[in-house]
This record gives sequence, structure tokens and C-alpha cells, in this order.
Amino acid sequence: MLEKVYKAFGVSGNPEDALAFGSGLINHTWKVNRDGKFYVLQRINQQVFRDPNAIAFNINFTAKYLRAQFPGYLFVTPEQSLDEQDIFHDRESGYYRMSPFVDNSHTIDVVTVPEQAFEAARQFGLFTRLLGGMDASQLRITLPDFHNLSLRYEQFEQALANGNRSRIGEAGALIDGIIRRRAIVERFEEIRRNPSFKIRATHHDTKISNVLFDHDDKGLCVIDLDTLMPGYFISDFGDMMRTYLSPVSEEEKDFSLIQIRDEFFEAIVQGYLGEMKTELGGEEKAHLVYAGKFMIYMQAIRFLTDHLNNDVYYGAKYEGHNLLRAANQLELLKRLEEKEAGLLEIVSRY
Ligand code: GN1
Ligand code: MG
Repeated sequence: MLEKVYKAFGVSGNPEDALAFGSGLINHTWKVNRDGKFYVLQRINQQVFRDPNAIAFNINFTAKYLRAQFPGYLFVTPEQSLDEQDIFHDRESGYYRMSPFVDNSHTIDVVTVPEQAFEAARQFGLFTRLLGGMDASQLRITLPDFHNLSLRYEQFEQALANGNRSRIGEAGALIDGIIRRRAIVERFEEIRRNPSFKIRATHHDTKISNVLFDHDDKGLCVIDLDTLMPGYFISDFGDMMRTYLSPVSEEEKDFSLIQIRDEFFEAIVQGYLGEMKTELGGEEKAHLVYAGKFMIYMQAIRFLTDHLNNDVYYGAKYEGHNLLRAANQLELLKRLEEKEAGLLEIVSRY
């Protein structure tokens, strides 16, 4: 399948040797060697990203801005194909792009020490701060309504009406848990009506594996810019809380291991506000803890909705996979609710 892709990007090795790489759920990723240098090759999931050229546009637009304003900032951009396209389109198998692998960098999949959370939060804060002067409204929408919680909730209601009946029957407790927390959606709707919440260039996928680290575990840069779009800071800050605070991920089946680690929260606050404290307004800062609730709740809804819709979006490696993920995320949300007062206290110190 990769033969034509290799040709398009001038990679000479055997396509069968391409190494599957990374842990994303949406795109396919490989590490390939071209003339002794490593590259990251990706097939863009076109079921999800209907307009892959919009992604390329956003990356080019942003790269141009950063090169002009902050030439020292490390921003990884795709290589052009031999015929000078940012994306190679193979009619049969889809859209591909290839970016240089940053030398001496590595990614991590789980946050084990607070310093990693600090470094990542600093990188995402820095990214948004540097882009503060760029007109974010010029960015294309690569995924319409991606973090529109109101719409995600409506899609959940649609799944309750039209989804898999037996799955709906079995998921009663989880469904109730979601419905009971509907106030999180209402708060989001207030945010959308509130002009104090700024629309900024937002990464929208701030999990730890989207940060490159150097040998000393210092953050180098952020990667995976598919969902770089106009948005609210709660998306980025909240997804860091969702994915860095607990020692276990959304895949964990033993819920007794799900925890909110205070010192990791403090590290995210420190790292992010270190860059963003003069960018964010008072009302935005008052929503730092809400950001975590927003993202965890939305992810629980998305997994549960997908389960009720027979796993059409995320796919499933085993029966009930998305149900498990949804239950895991609801558990994480409960842990966060229990700790809310303490976390607000931490925020008040910054
Ligand atoms: C997807 O593909 P990946 O793992 O970067 C999803 C995110 C979810 C995440 C949950 C485009 O991200 O929104 O938070 O799975 N991306 C898209 O693991 O839907
Ligand atoms: Mg991603």
C-alpha cells in the first residue's frame, strides 16, 4: 500500500519495512528512513478529517507567521513531495504527509513525574502565547464542532434515541451519570456567550505524546497539528488535566488506579500560566478547574456515544471497549469532583 507513497516522497527503502509508530487512535503513523534520515509518515484519516488540505493550509499559515515573528521557535512542518505538494493523495488509499523526525527527541505515553507535566504545559502555553498575535480566525476548521460540548451532548441524545438498543439497556448507570452532570454543558454555553472568553489558536489535542522531549526530558516543541483551530483555552488546559493527572489512561480497566494527583495539577498550572498568565483574563483563569471537567465529561460522552452507535468512530479492540473507556472517564470525573475544592485552592496560589 505504501509503495506509491514512498515514491511520491522519494523514499527508496522497502515499504514493508515501515515501522508502525505512535499511539494515536485516528491517523496511521509510520517511521521511515530516507537517505539515512528518519521521517514520520502519516495517513490522514479521511473519515474524520474530510478536508486534509485544510490541515496543510493551517500548518503553512502558522509556520509562515512563526518564521517571521519567532524564527528561533521549533515548529515541525511537513516535507513536500517530489512534485512539491504538502500532502500526497493516493486515490485508492488516501492522503499522506511526511514530516522530519526531530533528532534526539522522544515522546512519552504516560506522565510519571510532575516535571513532565510542567514541561508539556509550558510548551502548549508557549505555543498559544506565541500565536497570540496571529489572526486565529484565518485558520480553517479542520473538524467542525470538534469541542462543541453542546453538540456532543445532542449526539449523545440522538444515540439514546436511535442507537443499539441492547447496549443502551446495559449502559443505564453510565447514561444516568452523564445526564446528571448536564450542568457542565450549561456552563459551556455561558462561556460561549461570554466575550471575556477569547478565541485563540488552540491545539485541541494536548495529550503528553504530542510533545517532543529532549534527552534531559525538557520540552522541545508540540506536534500533531491536525486540530489546530480557533478555540477556547479550556480545550488545551482541560485535555492536559484529563491525560496528565491520573497515573493511568482511558484504557485502564482497574478503576481503583484512577486518581487525581495534586502535584501534577500544580505542575500544569505552573507550566501553563508561566506562559499564559498575562494572556488569560480573570474569568478565564477562574475556569482552570472547570476546563478539566469540561474535557473529561466530553470524552466520556464521546466514548459512550460511540459505544451506543456500535463503535463507528473510535473502533473497538474488544467487545465493550468504548463502554469501558467511557466508564473510566466518568470515574476520573468523579475523582476530580471530589478534589475540586483542593484544586481551586492550588489555583488561588498562582
Ligand atoms: C483521538 O487520535 P488521537 O489519539 O490523537 C481524538 C481525541 C481524543 C482521543 C482520545 C480527531 O485522538 O479527540 O481525545 O482520541 N481525536 C480526534 O484518546 O477525534
Ligand atoms: Mg491527535
